[in-house]
Amino acid sequence: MFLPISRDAEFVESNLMHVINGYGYGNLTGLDLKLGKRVRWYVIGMGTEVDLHTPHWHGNTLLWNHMRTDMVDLLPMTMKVLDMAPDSPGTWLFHCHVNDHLDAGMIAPFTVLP
Ligand SMILES: [Cu+2]
Repeated sequence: MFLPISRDAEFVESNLMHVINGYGYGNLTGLDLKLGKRVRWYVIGMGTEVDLHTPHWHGNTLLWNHMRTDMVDLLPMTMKVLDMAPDSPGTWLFHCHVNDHLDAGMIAPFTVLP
């Protein structure tokens, strides 16, 4: 059986999902951090030339390349390593700042436990 391949760009885009560690729409669990305990985040971009990601953390900041930030840009097939010393307890959002990706599920919670 052959299924037709759609060349309708809008239809194709509507069927693309954007995820974090394979999970979308806030369903990724296990990102539990401890207040004051340093953690290292490895972020890796996958996809093609249209998949520029901008991972963004709410509530806490990170160090990348000697700079304090809460967001980095991530080209396809590249990675960045960031260090966080969580100083703000609670459950926070971690998501891509590209609106298409956010709308397509690229959002996850992370929790800083007291
Ligand atoms: Cu993205």
